[in-house]
Amino acid sequence: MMPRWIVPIIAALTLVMSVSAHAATIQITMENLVISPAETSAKVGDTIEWINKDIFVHTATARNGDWDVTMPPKKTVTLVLKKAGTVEYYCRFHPNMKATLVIAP
Ligand SMILES: [Cu+2]
Repeated sequence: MMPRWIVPIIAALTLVMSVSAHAATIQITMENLVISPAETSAKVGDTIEWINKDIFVHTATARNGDWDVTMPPKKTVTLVLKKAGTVEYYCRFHPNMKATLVIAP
């Protein structure tokens, strides 16, 4: 017999595992001052991985203020999406770098 206290722990672990099984990691590259792909579809719970291949610092700054991520040169920075919506974002240092994330609930 399992002790009683273990049941909620197993339930919580199962929940965590089933959530992570559905969550995807999506890679977006910043190279030569271009964000690609320019439009990405994702879901709440997914992880976005921005890969900065340039020798400049870039940011992924959401126009709606939801997030502002800074990527040092040659570094990858991740963000877990928490809110659904269509979010336009840009780089604060290079405002011509623009892209859109379409986040489904
Ligand atoms: Cu930039």
